[in-house]
Amino acid sequence: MRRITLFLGIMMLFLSFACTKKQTDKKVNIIPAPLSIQYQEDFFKLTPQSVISASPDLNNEAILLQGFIQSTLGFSPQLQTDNGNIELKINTDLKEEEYLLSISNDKVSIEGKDGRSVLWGIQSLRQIISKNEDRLPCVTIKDQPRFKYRGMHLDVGRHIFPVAFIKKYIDILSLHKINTFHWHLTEDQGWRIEIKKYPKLTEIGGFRKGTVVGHHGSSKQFDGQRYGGFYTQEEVKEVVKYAQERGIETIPEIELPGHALAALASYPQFGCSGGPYEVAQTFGVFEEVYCAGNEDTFHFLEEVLDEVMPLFPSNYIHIGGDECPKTQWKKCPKCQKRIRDEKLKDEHELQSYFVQRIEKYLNSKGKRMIGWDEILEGGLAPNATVMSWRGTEGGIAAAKAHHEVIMTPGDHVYFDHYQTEDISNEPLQVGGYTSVKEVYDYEPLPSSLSKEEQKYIIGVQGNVWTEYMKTPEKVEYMMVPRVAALSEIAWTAPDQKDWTNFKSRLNDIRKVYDQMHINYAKHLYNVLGEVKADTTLKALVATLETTSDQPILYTLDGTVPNENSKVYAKPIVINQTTTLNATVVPNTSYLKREINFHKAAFKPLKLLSTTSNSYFKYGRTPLNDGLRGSLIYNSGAWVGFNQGDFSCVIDLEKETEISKVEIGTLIKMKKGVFGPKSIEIYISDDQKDYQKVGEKALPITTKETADGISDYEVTFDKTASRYIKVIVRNYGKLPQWHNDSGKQAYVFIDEIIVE
Ligand code: TNX
Repeated sequence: MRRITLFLGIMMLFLSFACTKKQTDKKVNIIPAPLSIQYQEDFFKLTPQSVISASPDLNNEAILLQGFIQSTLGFSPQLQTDNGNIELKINTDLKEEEYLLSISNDKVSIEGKDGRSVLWGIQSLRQIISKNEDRLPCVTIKDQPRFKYRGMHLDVGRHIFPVAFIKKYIDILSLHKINTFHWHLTEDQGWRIEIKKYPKLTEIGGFRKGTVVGHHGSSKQFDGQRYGGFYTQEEVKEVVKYAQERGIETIPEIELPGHALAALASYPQFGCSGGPYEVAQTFGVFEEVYCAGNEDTFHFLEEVLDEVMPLFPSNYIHIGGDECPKTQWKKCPKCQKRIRDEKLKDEHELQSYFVQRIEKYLNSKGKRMIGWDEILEGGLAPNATVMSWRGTEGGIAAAKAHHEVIMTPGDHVYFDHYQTEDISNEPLQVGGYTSVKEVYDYEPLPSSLSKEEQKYIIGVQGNVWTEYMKTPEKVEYMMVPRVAALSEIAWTAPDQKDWTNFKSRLNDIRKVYDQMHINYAKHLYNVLGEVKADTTLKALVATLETTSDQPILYTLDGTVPNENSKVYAKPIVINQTTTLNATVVPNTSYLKREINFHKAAFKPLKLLSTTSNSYFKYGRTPLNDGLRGSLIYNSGAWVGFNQGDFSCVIDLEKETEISKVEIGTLIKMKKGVFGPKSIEIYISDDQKDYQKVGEKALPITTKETADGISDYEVTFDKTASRYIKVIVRNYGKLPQWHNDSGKQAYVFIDEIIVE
């Protein structure tokens, strides 16, 4: 008996080993991860003799599948209405967007409720083919999405892209089972959709005289080159149809009441001052907005919407609503009269009046309105859907008020942010830092909402603002592979989320990206890393990641890693001044981090002022961790202080010779981050009696000051001391000319370097 058990045990072990081996060999890798995959033995051979069969209502999907096979394997199976060995079928018992994909040794079948669901099955099959080529493993996949709204946005106002690229953009969305294309068509820098009744919108509003060179926060230089273009209504129809055929609904955005300079340049009578206005050449937020007191403005907007609505079969129209300064409305007699007549409290309620009036109009035409979360201010329009972009608070408030919400928080799904901490080799971006992992880690359902309230969160969207994306290649670089992470948080059930597994699938989908000639970002395919302080170890710990199955090679002496460099096996502990270089491709140095282990690094630091939590990302004090911050103000390297002056005491733990203290600061004007007024340095041996050793008055931030990093040094005669007190004087209240005038300015510090 015992022997039999032993024998059975060994057999089972053998069998399970054989199975796992087979399974890993012929694993299918799909992004976004499907709900369930069951593997069977055997495989299906895809050959030029394979035949796709589909009823006429699935002809479009059959042609797409044929094209995918052609671009992957170089042949195109024939199409028939029945009896094929690759069969596409309608199954009305299935749910919205659900599909079944089964591969047996003699047949591939995809079933869905309609063309779109079948197409999602085809997109999965296409990924299987691109990995496994003509030997498709036998599997049964049952799949359906988590959220009904899975969106990607594209701003064509700041830069316009050819129709051919808009189609490619749609192809990229469809590959990832993104079902909504949010087309941002009007901006301060350009009006991009033909409106026949108002031809000047594109004749004048479609073009600008030039574009700012460098970052708009710090540059006053322009290239002087006329730039622009627009989409004709025929082109719009073509795009909408193309998207529809790929499972995607297009939602247009016509911005109001702000971000409207291009429209005002064309028709100045709809602004408060009557103009003249000019299509914007730089970026940011402009005071010139539609006049809310003028009846003609509403008439104009209604007529514009009358032409827009029929072009887009979607139920939704996006009306913007974000970043609308109230400066002009405060001065405008017509706007003030409107406030009185409508018994509104202030200009915020006037904005709400504006938006609600437009909503009423859209509703009367059978359309629903979406707006950015500013539409909550001054009272939410009764039926509006809210896109929460300034964090998740707006979305939470709207869901609590039983409004539909789409989550698009800036910190997690803005693909115009940098994607690596080290930006020295990155092309210029608007700012911010959002790695692929940060996108992946985002959970769209806020835990502060009840189950009932969570139902109002209909989905999630990634945004692509194009201030610094002049070419299709740059858009691709910024969106891929972050869009893959987005697709997984939008589609895949949360209990299936697994970063390590996602990375291995990301490696496989790369084949499709290559076939599609996408200029995707390669950081994670090479090395992506983060260096963090470990206060227990009193050192920095570098964690490196790759999707590659090749080893990560690194050096700590500043040289470029080659074949003989150390192989990364576990997080690297660093406790001296060092440059870390790492790569999977020898002789290229992709990841580079500089660590300055100065005299105060990791010494006990006592904050005497309070920090603002929102700028204190990792819950540590990065003020003396040897790491410098970059222009990415919210990466966690910078600490923000807006409650009076900053001060702290550093304990060097023993008497130490010092002669210099250097403070790293950041200016980020729009966010209220101003340069400090002055710095004072004190020393002490007992933490009671302090002696001032140095002081420096700093240039006061003005309207003309450029954004950026400034290091301020205070030097003094060489002296020995144990305690150092640092005081950095805050700018104080934000001046009149600032948007948040009256609020406390922030001072941002990344490091206090003591030498
Ligand atoms: C804010 S997000 C904006 C856009 C900018 C973007 C840059 C939103 C509703 N408004 O106009 O392009 O920041 O990240």
